[in-house]
Amino acid sequence: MKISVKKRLALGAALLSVTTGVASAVPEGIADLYNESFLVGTAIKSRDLMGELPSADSLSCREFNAFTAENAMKWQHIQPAPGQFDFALADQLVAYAQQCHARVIGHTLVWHQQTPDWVFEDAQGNPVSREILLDRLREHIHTLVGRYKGKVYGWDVVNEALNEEGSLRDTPWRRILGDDFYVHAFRFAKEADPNAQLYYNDFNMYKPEKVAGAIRLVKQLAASGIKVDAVGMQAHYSLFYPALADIEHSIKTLRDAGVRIAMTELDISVLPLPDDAFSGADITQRFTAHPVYDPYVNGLPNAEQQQLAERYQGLFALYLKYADSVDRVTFWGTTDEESWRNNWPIRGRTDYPLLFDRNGRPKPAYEAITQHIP
Ligand code: 9MR
Repeated sequence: MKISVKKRLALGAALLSVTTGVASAVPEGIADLYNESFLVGTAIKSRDLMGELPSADSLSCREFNAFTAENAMKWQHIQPAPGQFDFALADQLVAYAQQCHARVIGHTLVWHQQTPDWVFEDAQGNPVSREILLDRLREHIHTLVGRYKGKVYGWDVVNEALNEEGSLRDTPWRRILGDDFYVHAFRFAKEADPNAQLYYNDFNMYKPEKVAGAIRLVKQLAASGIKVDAVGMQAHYSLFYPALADIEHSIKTLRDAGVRIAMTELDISVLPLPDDAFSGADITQRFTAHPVYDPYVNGLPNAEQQQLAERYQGLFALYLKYADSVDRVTFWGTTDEESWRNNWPIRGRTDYPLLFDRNGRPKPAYEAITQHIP
């Protein structure tokens, strides 16, 4: 029997309220509550994959049913030097996910960041030929995707290939391989694991121009016989941007183009920035630190805590409204302490972007999307 998400949420809330003294009424995690609608995932930090894995009782294990390695599967970690593959942390991620019955989302095969220079260069430091780079890309993807064939549910094959106005970004991948570099990446991934889902993933996808660019990529891939299973809308947001209406517009545009959607890398910064027009997740963009941009070092006041909860509630109401097109919602981390937002776009701040506080306790934002969905 299918239970609607509202009923499940009501059930979850009821279970939470009757748990005291009732051994069998185990509260469900957020992913269980949204089970009928979409997967709810988190990013796992490399430090959690070193040594002994967290138990099945860990917070991430209890709450989420899809795991993405925040960094461990990026090129610089998997193949830091030519032909030297290091799967230690990636293997751990897969083991951890299996223990938690969570899907593994592979992140990421082709990105202009976190890819060592050697990939694009010969021994003298000159750019390699198209043939050599294609061979390196094929070998990397076949080795990585092949190793986890049947174990990784879906891959972010290409990450952040678009400029803000939707054209292709100028990267070594594109300069050396040509404008169809991404087609090769998807083709190699499909060859290596024909059953894995394949995704295109980018930030600022609430901008119509960027969504149009992503749809162009999806259509170009379709013309080459490759299906993109979902476009990942990275959701690195803040209390101040973007407008829900803009996100909704992008969701509808993708849906109307027949494209399925994953909300990826969700976090909501509560901190002010020097530039009101700033958004996104370009790791090369930085501002200088100043106490005025770090106002909550001693804790988040109730008003902002409430604002954050309302923002999350608005987003989840939107995700539920389009649940027919949304396959997954992945948070970029579990607790505020581990979030990259503490260090970007200004280093060393105290941000509060996720569902659990620095002690792993659920925040009002968590309550808002597990108990009070409109
Ligand atoms: O959260 C990640 C951070 O720990 C890394 O230092 C950074 C560079 O590899 O990448 C961060 O994750 C990025 C993701 O892989 C792609 N989209 C933007 C994310 C935030 O920069």
